Amino acid sequence: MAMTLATQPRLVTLEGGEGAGKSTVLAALREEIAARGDGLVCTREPGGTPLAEQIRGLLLDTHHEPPTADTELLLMFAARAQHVAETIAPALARGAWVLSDRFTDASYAYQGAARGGDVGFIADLERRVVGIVPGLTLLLDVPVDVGLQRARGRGAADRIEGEREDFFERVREGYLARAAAEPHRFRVIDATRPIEAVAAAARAHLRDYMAGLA
Ligand code: Z5A
Repeated sequence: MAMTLATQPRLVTLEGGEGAGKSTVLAALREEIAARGDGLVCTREPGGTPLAEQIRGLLLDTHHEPPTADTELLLMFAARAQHVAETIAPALARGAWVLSDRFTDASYAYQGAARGGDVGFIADLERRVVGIVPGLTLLLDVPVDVGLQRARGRGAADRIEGEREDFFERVREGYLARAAAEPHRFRVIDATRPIEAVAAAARAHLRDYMAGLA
């Protein structure tokens, strides 16, 4: 059980609210990292292992009774504990890069800022069951109304997507507050621009970050 947080330079995470464009940007970043030839694992949260993907199904399902805020938080961290142990840590140990669509910052934004969860408890869970922090986090920032309009164009909403607009306003504020508190790790990208421009900005930040590591 980890009790401290270790920054992992080869762990890169992508964060953002609804419809920020993470899926598209992920493909661009994947190309950028793959070109280095160091090995790359692309993954996502909640999910990233067979068991964690099952937990994702429980979390996003709209048919059973809604989880309490504590259940939601603990399931997110249960999935993450499995994800780190089975997917992320082994990849980093063999020198590969890991690109994750969301990671612990999402729990601070959704379960902390938006759901009103105890941030001290989240930090405790992060230290005890995660133990690692990304070297770089790209935050795609978009006003809530713009992001929701994009996301809702895609069809049926999952349980969390069905939240009200003020919930997503708090998610956005939570992310921006984390980015302001850790400027060395976060790069905030204006995701209101055309998707090609957003992907190009993300690539440029990643290249710049990698150059700084060399
Ligand atoms: N969650 C949590 O609560 N706590 C946690 O700890 C973790 C997660 C890890 C699942 O995550 C849910 O879990 C998520 C947070 C919560 N819930 N919500 N809501 P997810 O990442 O799998 O799901 P998501 O956030 O719903 O992803 P998303 O909406 O698919 O976001 P996206 O990947 O950023 O969007 P996209 O698919 O790239 O784009 C959406 C649409 O907009 C698509 O049609 C695009 O073509 C369009 N788009 C995107 N960018 C643009 C631009 N720039 N211009 C025009 N159109 C655009």
